[in-house]
Amino acid sequence: MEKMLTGCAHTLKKCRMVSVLTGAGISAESGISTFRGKGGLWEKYDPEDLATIDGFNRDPERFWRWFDERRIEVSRAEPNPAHLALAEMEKHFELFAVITQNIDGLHAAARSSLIIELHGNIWRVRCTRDNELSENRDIPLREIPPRCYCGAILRPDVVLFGEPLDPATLNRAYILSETCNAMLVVGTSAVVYPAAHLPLIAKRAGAYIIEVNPEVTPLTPICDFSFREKASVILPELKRLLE
Ligand code: BJW
Repeated sequence: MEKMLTGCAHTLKKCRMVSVLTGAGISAESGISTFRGKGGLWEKYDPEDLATIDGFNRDPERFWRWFDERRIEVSRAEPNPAHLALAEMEKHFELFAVITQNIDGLHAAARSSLIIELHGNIWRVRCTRDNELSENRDIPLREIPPRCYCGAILRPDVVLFGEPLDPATLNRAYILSETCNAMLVVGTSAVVYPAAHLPLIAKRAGAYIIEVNPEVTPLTPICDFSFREKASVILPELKRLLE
């Protein structure tokens, strides 16, 4: 492991532009549940039922009860050493972008400078009548489902299955994937598209792909470095070796 870490740091030192794709695994050690796998959210809930726009429309109250639990969990979470290491690593590169599938806001709390939130943010809500955006940090929610001042039901400003990602946000992620010299892929099962496509774009454009995940993923075969370890173990070590 030590030898692979040194080799990886050596490779990163040659890079000017680095992009990072993160998923639920990077926040697992902050106490936030992942989606898939052992102990994941989908063991308890059916994603077809809940994390889809049809699920929301069918029963907004049920959806919001589930989402309120998640907001409570996220409100208690702090960035862990993996988020902090990424924020500190950025000073070594001309461009260092964190593209995250997470909605928990922990990269911002760790003070990363350039963050692309592909799937939205847990604290933003959107009016289902006129799409007006606002922030709602009530823990727990005062009413379920929460309502806009106009009376319409609010929805979270997150991307549910079957919904398109914001085109401008996705476009920035594509550009950062096409132009980076290396992409770190941290804590994602890499099965949800279009996010899972980004490392493939980076690889095709000639970037090094570095994966940090205790489990093998569909991306593992294309990786130049693949660390079968927790993010909070590997990222602080990589950061140290870049100093
Ligand atoms: C650790 C660790 C530690 C643990 N350290 N690691 C192409 C092919 C096939 C299907 C599709 C396709 N294109 C689109 C689709 C359909 C669909 C999709 O991808 N389905 C697949 C599941 C098959 N995609 C969509 O519907 C997307 N929309 C779309 O494409 O729209 C097109 C369209 C165009 C025009 C009109 C209409 C539509 C939208 C996807 C939205 C995903 N939404 C969610 C919920 C967000 C809100 C919320 O949080 O509630 O996003 S689902 C959920 O999965 C969430 C996550 O961001 C996402 C990814 O999960 P992630 O982060 O990878 O987490 P896990 O749990 O899967 O993995 C955790 C990993 O961490 C594991 O590997 C662990 O081993 C590891 N780990 N501890 C490091 N300490």
